[in-house]
Amino acid sequence: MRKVELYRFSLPMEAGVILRNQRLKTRDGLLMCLTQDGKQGWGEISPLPEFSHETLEEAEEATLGWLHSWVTGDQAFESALPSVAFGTSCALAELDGRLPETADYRKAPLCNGDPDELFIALGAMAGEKVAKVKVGLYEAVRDGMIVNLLLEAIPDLKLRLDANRSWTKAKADGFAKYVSPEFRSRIEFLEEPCKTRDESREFARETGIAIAWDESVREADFMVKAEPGVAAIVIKPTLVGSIQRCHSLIHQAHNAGLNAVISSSIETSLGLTQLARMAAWLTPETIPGLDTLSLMQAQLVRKWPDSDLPLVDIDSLEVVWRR
Ligand code: OSB
Ligand code: MG
Repeated sequence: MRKVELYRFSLPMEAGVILRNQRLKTRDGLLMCLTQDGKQGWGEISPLPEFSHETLEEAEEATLGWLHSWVTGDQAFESALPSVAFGTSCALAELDGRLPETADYRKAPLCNGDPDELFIALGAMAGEKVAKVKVGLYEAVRDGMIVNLLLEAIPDLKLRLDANRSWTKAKADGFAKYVSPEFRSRIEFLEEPCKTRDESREFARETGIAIAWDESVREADFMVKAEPGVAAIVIKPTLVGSIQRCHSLIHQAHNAGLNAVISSSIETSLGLTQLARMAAWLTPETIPGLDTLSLMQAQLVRKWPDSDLPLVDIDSLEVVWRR
């Protein structure tokens, strides 16, 4: 006997979370629960505004279609919508015991340009010190100076940087000029420095600063391959698709000698803990990019260890469909 429940949630965000051109006031999405033979599997489906191509309404319609097939015992095909494919694959994997419980709760602390905050976060960090700094929000020269200052002040620190394609080649070069050559190898990678992939490749070759692909991974013509100066690919499952699809990309990356970094698309604590389990399973050597829970004002159903945010439980959510 199969049973399904689909819930809708809307969690308040911290003030001032901006995604590209839009302020994100609430994080909205769907939670599904599959039950079979006394076992349960949960999945979160939350398309990210400004990043996902599908809207929440489209995701809901596709999810309802999928759930209907599954609960009636028909073959439920993987959805073409990445957020739906991710959530349904998590629920099925939990049900079948294919998503291991062990999780990698380490996270690379995320810094939006205020080095003082990062000093505090890093002071509390045990083991390998890796932080992620968003660059490209202010002057490129300022970014270069901050990166240099951090690497100089904390000798065992490694940095991941993310420019989200915001620089022209000239601006990217302006950034690099302020990072001392002896520190450049401690930049694990800089995600998508330039507007085009070719400019980013050229930047990596000329500066010796390794780069990583993030936006590119989700473009139709992207192929995982070893290239000079490319260190990693970033995988955001809500934007990429099912666990199987992510697994295949990670496999291709590792075969090509690249790192794969499982990262957040600002999922709730439920989705984030599943990403931490995927990371422990599929990328055990790599700290995942999951430091986004503190952008929210609440957790959902499952707790992230060490978070003091209040927990919203399932009974307070609106039921969309139940069968
Ligand atoms: O710019 O990589 C981004 C989260 C949602 C949307 C876009 C991005 C992110 C993150 C996640 O940066 C955190 C991380 O990758 O460490
Ligand atoms: Mg990025």
